[in-house]
Amino acid sequence: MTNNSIEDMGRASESEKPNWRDYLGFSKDHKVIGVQYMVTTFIFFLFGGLLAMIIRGELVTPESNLVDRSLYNGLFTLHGTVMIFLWIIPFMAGLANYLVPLMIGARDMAFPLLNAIAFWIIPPAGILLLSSFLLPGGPAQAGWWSYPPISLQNLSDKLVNGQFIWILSVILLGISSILGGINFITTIVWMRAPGMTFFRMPIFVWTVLSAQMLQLFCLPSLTGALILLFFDLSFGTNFFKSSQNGDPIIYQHLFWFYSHPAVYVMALPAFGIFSEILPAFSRNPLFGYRSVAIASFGIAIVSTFVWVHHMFTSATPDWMRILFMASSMLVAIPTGVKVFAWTATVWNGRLHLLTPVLFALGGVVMFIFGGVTGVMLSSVPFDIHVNNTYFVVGHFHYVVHNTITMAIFAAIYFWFPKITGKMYAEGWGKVHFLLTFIGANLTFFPMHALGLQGMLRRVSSYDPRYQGWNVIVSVGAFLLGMATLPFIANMISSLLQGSKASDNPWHATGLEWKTSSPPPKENFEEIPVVNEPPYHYNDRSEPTPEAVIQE
Ligand code: HEM
Ligand SMILES: [Cu+2]
Repeated sequence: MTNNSIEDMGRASESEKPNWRDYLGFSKDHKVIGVQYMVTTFIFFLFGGLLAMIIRGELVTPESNLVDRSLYNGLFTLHGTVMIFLWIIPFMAGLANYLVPLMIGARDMAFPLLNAIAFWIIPPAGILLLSSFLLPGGPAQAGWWSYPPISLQNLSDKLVNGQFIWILSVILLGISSILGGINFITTIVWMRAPGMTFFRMPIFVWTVLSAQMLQLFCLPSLTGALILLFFDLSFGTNFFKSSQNGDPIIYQHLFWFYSHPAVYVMALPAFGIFSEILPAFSRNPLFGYRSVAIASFGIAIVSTFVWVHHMFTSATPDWMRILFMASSMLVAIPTGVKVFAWTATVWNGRLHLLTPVLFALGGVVMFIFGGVTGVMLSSVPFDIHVNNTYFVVGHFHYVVHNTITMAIFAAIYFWFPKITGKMYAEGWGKVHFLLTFIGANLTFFPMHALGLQGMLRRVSSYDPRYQGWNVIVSVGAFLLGMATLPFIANMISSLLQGSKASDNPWHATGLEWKTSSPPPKENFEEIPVVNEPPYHYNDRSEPTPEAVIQE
């Protein structure tokens, strides 16, 4: 034990810090795995964005002329699937992987081997999914919902067809998520540093715990549905075939029992990100910390009994519609608590408008809008009116892109110095934010107008009277695509030649800032002891975050 005393294990020598090769190999360090997740899923995000741009290229003109209709179906199906199952959900798992052990003062996740396995399922599953573009009948065309009977049309009459590949990849990604869920919950419950009581945990950790409990509880329902769908598709069973006394509506129940909560598996960590960044850049404790923590759990619980709001037009009986309309509207309460807490935090503080907080504030503002249209949609009569129109597409993109993807960017900028030990270029960060904010609103706001006028979703041709708004939407989408270029350039050049970041460039509270940047192999020199609540930003004499940038 000469070289291996606890102290030496903490502050790693240079040779012990991961070098770039470790990121390409099988590592059991949660930090390496976290980065692997985030980089891999970002590459899938670029693919998903590329598909979206082809879709928007097609929709510039009313006629269907850029791609044929079946390819168009494949494009929106894979775009949606990639964005949900290969971008936001696994990105959040990667971010949580990196941060949770640091935030709770642990040396690693509870099951490091399981952690690595959960990650390594993702690249092959993703490549498998995208490779279905090369199959004879093309990729799946039934949308990311894959409702039967459309999903039961075998387009090539081969056993290996686009829908088969889709089911297989999504089941694999689900297995990865379940393994991750077990690991996160165990880690958070059992591996907190001394003194880190539940009510001293950062909100990000609370949101990860709530989100991962949802994953474990609800994912089996989707996996079950997909296995039955696969049997119907390939082996002639009749679970969902109404012509054979099967019930396609049961598929919808099983699907949405997971896929509604999945929205919160994505959104809760985004709320966690806002709750970390806004206090740090307002130099103010998070307003109503306990309520925000409890609201995370509240959101998770409410979201498990609202799934039927996706089925208001699926021959759902009236009593059920009313019940689920009411339960859906309930979620406005805990989310309202959060929005109120963020507003009050910023209101009372001195705000420093750097890139992470720009993305966070932008995300919160757009979430308010997405939340309002969400409550509108949960109202049965309104939903019947706009069902299957672009209003719905506009609404959910305000949530998944304008809120959650923006939160992801906020997180990347905020923790970039910690993860890489380098500072990013603030000017380019602001350019990225501005282009994203403008592009995102140009793209998704007019979709609401299109939907109210009656333009259907999932169509490659439309009535010429809708063209005006569609051109604006497409211009916005291309702008949004371009907005990622300054981001990528900034990340790469800052990584290679950015100025060195200190251990705590933002003067933030939170254990992750108490160790070096990047953290050593086992995270901490000594396991910290926690004796205060999080977000104790009261000392106004501390240097401000801006001081760091100007140095
Ligand atoms: C980056 C900019 C994005 C653009 C320009 C974009 C655009 C589009 C368009 C035009 C559609 C087709 C709508 C339809 O015909 O129903 C669509 C569908 C969809 N998008 Fe996006 N999107 C973007 C980002 C995202 C993100 C970040 C997510 C994250 C979850 C996402 C999830 C979906 C889903 C789930 C669908 C539905 C696919 C289906 O109907 O099966 N999108 N998107
Ligand atoms: Cu829902």
